[in-house]
Amino acid sequence: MSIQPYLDTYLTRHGGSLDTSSDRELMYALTAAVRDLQKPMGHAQGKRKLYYFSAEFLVGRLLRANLINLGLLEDVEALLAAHGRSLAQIEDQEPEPSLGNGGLGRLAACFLDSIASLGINGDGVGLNYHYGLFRQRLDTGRQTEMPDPWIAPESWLLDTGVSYPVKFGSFSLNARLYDLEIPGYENGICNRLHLFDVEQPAPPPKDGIQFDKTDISHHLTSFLYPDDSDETGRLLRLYQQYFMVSAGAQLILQELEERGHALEELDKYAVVHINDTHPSMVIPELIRLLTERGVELERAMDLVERTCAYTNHTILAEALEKWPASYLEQVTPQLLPFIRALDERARKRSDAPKLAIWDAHDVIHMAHMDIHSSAKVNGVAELHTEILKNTELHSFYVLYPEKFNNKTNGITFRRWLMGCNPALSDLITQAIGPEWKRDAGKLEGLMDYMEDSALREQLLSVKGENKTKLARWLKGRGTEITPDSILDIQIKRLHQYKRQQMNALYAIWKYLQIKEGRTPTRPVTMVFGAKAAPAYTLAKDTIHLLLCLSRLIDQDPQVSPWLKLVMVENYNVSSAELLVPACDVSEQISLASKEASGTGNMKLMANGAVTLGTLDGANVEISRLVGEENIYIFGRSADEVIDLYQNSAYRSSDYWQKPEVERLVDFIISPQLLTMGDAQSLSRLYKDFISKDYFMALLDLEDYIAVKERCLTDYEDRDAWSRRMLVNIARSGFFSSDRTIAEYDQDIWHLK
Ligand code: 26V
Repeated sequence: MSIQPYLDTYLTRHGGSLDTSSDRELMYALTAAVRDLQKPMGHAQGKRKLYYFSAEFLVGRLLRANLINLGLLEDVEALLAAHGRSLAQIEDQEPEPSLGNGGLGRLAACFLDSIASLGINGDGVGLNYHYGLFRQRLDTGRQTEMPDPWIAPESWLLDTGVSYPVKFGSFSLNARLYDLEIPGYENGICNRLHLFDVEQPAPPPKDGIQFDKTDISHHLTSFLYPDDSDETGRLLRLYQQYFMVSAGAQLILQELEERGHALEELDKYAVVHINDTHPSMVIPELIRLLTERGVELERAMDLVERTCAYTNHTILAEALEKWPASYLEQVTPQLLPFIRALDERARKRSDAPKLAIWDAHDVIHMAHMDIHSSAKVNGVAELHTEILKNTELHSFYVLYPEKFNNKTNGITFRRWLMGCNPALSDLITQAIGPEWKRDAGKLEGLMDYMEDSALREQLLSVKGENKTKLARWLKGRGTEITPDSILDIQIKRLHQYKRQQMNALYAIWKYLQIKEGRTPTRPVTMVFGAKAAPAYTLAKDTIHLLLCLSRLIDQDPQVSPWLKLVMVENYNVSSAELLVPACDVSEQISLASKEASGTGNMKLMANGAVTLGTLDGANVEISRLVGEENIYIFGRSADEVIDLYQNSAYRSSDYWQKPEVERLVDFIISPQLLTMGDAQSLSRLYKDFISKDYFMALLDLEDYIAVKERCLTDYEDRDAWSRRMLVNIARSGFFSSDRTIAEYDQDIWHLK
């Protein structure tokens, strides 16, 4: 397969050439050429077909990823180089589709890559948000939100011309189907991500991300998670969800009939995967459509239960969706009789009120509906699944022990190692050959090179190159870092449970240490990348604190040679692809029991970063795989934390009273910081620390500082550190999403 003829055709048609066209024109040309190459490729086949429903698919830029999977990356790089052009510069022009928020959406994207690469018959189903989550700006010392448009005339989206009618309470809309093609890795297969859209999308709002939330027909697909602080916003989210699942359910039944199967055979030929609760209404919608077409109600409910599977991604109460029945009455009244029927059916299995789908207060619990009406339910890492079974969903587990199973998350090594870290990939291939590219488990072979000091030296120098590359990129955005410093990185959504605020207290501690003359052996660069939900005040206050600290440090000539704090603006997949390969220390410091899995932890590990973390989420598996000498673990265990919550036994003031802790917390409202920032914001954070601290940052703070200091000291023994890096890379293969997807197929989907 050669891309050249397709590229030439496009360039000639547009009067350009590899020598004269701009980077942006070449990006369009390459996009069009890849699309043309993908057009004739076949979809994966199989008796049963998977429909993976998700509100988010954080796919990232597609040019490099698709070239890798088509086996064309090296050819294209060589072709461009022959004309003095570089793919890195060209792809910098590619807008990143902003179709997700964090781990949940990125996981769905990694899964699609693995599904296609394993030749599994499955497509994604989601929404085509025009302005994404939002584009983050930090130039005012706090976060502001702007639309993040990504759809260009020459984009990856294919207009299928197909649409499905979706009926709401008081009006109807057509859901127009656009597709993103998802090629498998060097297997000639191309699956699809189906993205539904309104027919007349609104132009970008003028006032940040504010728009008329009652104008559903134009704005339904404007933003992911529109502000839900008022009722119109909450209703809009419900409109989005129903739009996605109703169109998706119609597509499923249409494909079933086109393949010549009866509706009664739905479960034999289709699997519907429900990624978190946002697509839950697909359950009553499928039942509604089946009964409308003549299937008897009980039979339809049985069929749908055998067809659906549900993944839980969080135990945080605020993220477990529940909707007042009155909202559904307004948005989608036609579903209520079916939800009522599902509730009655569930009550026959158990009459415990806490298992109800439709509770006594007329609130509908989406996760409950999913569990009662799915064949399988899974958590996303061992500890998370155990907490679901033993605590959060215990009564459901007692009722349906056979439904529950664990599927530890994974990442695609094609994007997160081959794509973002070519230097490390080449080094690995030189050592163990290329088989790891098809089977990441083969990375284990690197363990044989533990005594090969030349290889470990190269590992260190590749890390150094990646740090220099990041430094160059940051410089282009106005920030200077020392590539020789230790790069300590925390990149993830901003949430109190993830405890960026605890990391901020470490920065204060370090600042004060340096002020007192205790300078470190080597400078430390602390990097943060995080978006806060627009209405999440304390998360925004934390960003403000980090920005204030950053300025305070920069302006202090005694401290700035030794410490740097960088907040990367608009953290997204593309910036992650620069940050991940450069990282030395991977911050995974959530309060134990709260992070369902984490997937950034896996990406950073695979790129030779060493984890500093709690025994939470998939850190537990990482720790077991690498052994305690190759990871820095601190903090209370999940069991201890769960006990503290159950007995309401945590008082942050008890910890604040310790002089060393008090000094750090009080610094937030010190004159130095108050001159940097907004008193209201800083004192709100301060008060939260001393009076609430719901996610117990102060509980683990001292242990965190001690272990982090040990980690930074250990970094100086470069030989020992390179061994840790090697073990982390070698043992990361378990976290390939190919392994995760193979397990889903074996235990849940049975597609082959
Ligand atoms: C829920 C909600 C609820 C209402 C409004 C906005 C909103 C946005 C996102 C969510 C989903 C939260 C669940 C989630 O993102 N979980 C993450 O899933 C990752 C993939 O399994 C996992 O690695 C992370 O630990 C987990 O936090």
